[in-house]
Amino acid sequence: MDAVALGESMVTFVPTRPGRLADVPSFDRAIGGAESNVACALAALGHSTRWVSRVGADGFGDHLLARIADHGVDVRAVRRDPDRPTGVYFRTGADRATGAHEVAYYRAGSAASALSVTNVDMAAVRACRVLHLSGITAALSPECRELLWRLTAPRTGGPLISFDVNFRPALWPERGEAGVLLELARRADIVFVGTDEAEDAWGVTGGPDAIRKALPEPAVLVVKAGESGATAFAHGPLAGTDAGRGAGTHTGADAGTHTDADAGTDAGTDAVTDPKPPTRGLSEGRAAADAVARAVFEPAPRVHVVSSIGAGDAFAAGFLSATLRGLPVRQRLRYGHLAAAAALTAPTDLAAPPGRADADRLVTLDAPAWG
Ligand code: KDG
Repeated sequence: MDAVALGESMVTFVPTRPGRLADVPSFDRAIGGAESNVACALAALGHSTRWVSRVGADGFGDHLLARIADHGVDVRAVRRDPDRPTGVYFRTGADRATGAHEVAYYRAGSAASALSVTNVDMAAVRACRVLHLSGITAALSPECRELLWRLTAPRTGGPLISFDVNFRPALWPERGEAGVLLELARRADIVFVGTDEAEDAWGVTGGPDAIRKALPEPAVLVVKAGESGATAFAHGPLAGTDAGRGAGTHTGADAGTHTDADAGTDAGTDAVTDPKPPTRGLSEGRAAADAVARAVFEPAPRVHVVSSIGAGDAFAAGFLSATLRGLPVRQRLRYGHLAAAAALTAPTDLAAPPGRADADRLVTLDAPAWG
């Protein structure tokens, strides 16, 4: 497998017309779940992908499994829980003035909130090149938090750990507890965080450089600043090189050996080069100034935003896809932006990102559209 994503997915109800949850008369059914969104988008970008979770032994669980499998994602490691329901959530469209969504979760005690080190198939989780996790899981239960802690434990070899902070205020009534997201991020190899999240969850203000100072450990840190763009900080083998020109120029700078239990079963990924896992502890003792030294900023394309929900997941998928292919950091950011643009212009969480051939053409380093 190229990638595994672990986390809760929910059946999502989206109003059929604008308005507050208190007023809208009817809803359409869709699917949501930050990690499965990443898995679906990676599958659309041509990667072998698995989603690992728990759903109830109910109709909503059937629906989630079927829809996510429809996206080409392997769902065989998802377990059914006869005693707990599948989570659901309702959300409004974006408020015209603020762009905010009203969200109501019905997920406490859900099947996925019982995910734990004792009931997850760890071999299925680890048999991949990139394991994608998110801070949402840490908010679901102490068992879920322990699972993330175990999966991010200091390690040699195994998959690269990708961690999207995904701070959801509604899931952290005790705001101080969100500090665990910083601890988890420090244990990951590739981290995605928004400037707004860093401020809300950790009180870190001052933009990308300040966030990198607070979080110098990950080999790759991507700081997203909404519509203006994203900055990637990278060190070690995952830093690659941005010297190559043109989308077809795979510098191979990221290529290396990697243990992949499924290596023989990957299909359709022949253009993919295998990134070398960063040396753990590479940054220990590294001066904060050094950690911010290598930064690449890439502006986001301007699009008409229909809904921002799912855009962060799409961004992560685009960036990870380009990482799996050994592309330079700037192109990884452009891939992220392209996939996010597709999600931003669609009403539901999931929008098909541009196909690989189109995306390769659009992210070419000398494409005029970028800044
Ligand atoms: O990133 C989109 C997710 O936020 C959405 O699908 C629902 O997973 C979700 C959550 O927990 O908020």
